[in-house]
Amino acid sequence: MKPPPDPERRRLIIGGSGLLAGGALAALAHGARAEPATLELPVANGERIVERFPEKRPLIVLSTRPPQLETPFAVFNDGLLTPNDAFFVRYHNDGLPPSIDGDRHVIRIGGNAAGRPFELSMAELQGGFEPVELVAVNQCSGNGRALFSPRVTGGQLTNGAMGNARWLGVPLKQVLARAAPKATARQVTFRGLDVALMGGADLVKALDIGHAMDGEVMIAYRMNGAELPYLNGFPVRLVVPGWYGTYWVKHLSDVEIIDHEFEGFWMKPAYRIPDNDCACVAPGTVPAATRPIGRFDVRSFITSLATGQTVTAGRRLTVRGIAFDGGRGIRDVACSTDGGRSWRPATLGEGLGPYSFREFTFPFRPDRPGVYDLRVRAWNRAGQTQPLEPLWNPAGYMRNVVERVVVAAEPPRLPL
Ligand SMILES: Nc1nc2c(c(=O)[nH]1)N[C@H]1C(S)=C(S)[C@@H](COP(=O)(O)O)O[C@H]1N2
Ligand SMILES: [Mo]
Repeated sequence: MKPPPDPERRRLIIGGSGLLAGGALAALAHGARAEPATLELPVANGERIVERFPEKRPLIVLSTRPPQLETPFAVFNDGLLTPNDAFFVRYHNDGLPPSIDGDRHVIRIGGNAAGRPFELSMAELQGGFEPVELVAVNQCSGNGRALFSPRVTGGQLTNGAMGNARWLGVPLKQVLARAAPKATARQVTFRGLDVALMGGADLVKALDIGHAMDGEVMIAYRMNGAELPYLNGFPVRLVVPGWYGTYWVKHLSDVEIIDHEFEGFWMKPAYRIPDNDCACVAPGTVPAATRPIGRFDVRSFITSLATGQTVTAGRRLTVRGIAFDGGRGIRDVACSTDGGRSWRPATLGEGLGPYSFREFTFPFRPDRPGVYDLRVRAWNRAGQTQPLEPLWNPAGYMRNVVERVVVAAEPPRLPL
């Protein structure tokens, strides 16, 4: 069984009584309702509640039923790996199982193009295959959606719907091979234990058979050296390196090898991008044709400074940040401290493989008091980079504009 640290709280939150936020319920249980902690994000209507959910530190709440939690951005400056208790949470539907027994859980592998359907227990998964380990970023398609202009509907995320973890699991390829895919196999679909209680469609996602068999897509059962937190997919989830989080199906329970293209709601019409080179359209318009969302584009962020912070004029500091892409690997990061008028190279730090966040640093010495507009821009090994002006699409996916951090340099305080 997955017993998060405080079973009492967990029963209240995930159990039949509904998904209310932990602190609020705890307060109700004691007959008092404490004011929830809030935080102001740098967007219009940016006030958010900050709450603790099971196995999580206080995170930014987008919704409680189902839980959708954003990572406070400062966490990304603490290290290259995102701690499990700070990792963002995204669900589409509210029918989360009240508890999950990790020892009894099985993954059913079948479909009309599976020659030998079978059921895989967690003991067999962990004992019957050669495990692999991979550091990879999981990022929601809508990461940064609240920063779109004009605004778009959907979860109003700033840039905390991403995280980098070390995943341990089994290559999906090996599991699928045991089911003897037929020559007619075209796609593989994935479903988890959560269901749509209030109408709508259960989350089912599909990958082309070639992608599913590429040896990198993984069924993961450990995250940063520990069991997956319930809210990140206990006991097993799909890891699709370099691809948007929508494919990383949590609580994986059903895998089907099929002989056709799957067109369930979460593949069509949901999670589609304009079918052109920029995956963009003129703001406020709709695309003529769409395709399913796929790989991450290139992104980079300053993590050691935030807009509104003050620094000391005349004092040199080292600015730190992270960059990543869909798996080609980061080749260069450039930085500007004058709003993009001039650029110079940043220094790349250690990487944890092509799917990981890559650290970079650069020195910054604000000569005079005043306002400094800092920007960073990354390139991957394929030469892809970030646009200087934001691209737009109606669903608010794939934001990757060169972000800015604006700080004020103040005169040094004179010793008294
Ligand atoms: N079972 C299940 N898996 C899911 C989803 C879901 O709603 N149910 N949402 C997907 C989406 S859109 C994202 S962005 C990632 C988020 O992973 P996380 O919640 O572990 O951060 O999970 C994916 N896997
Ligand atoms: Mo997502």
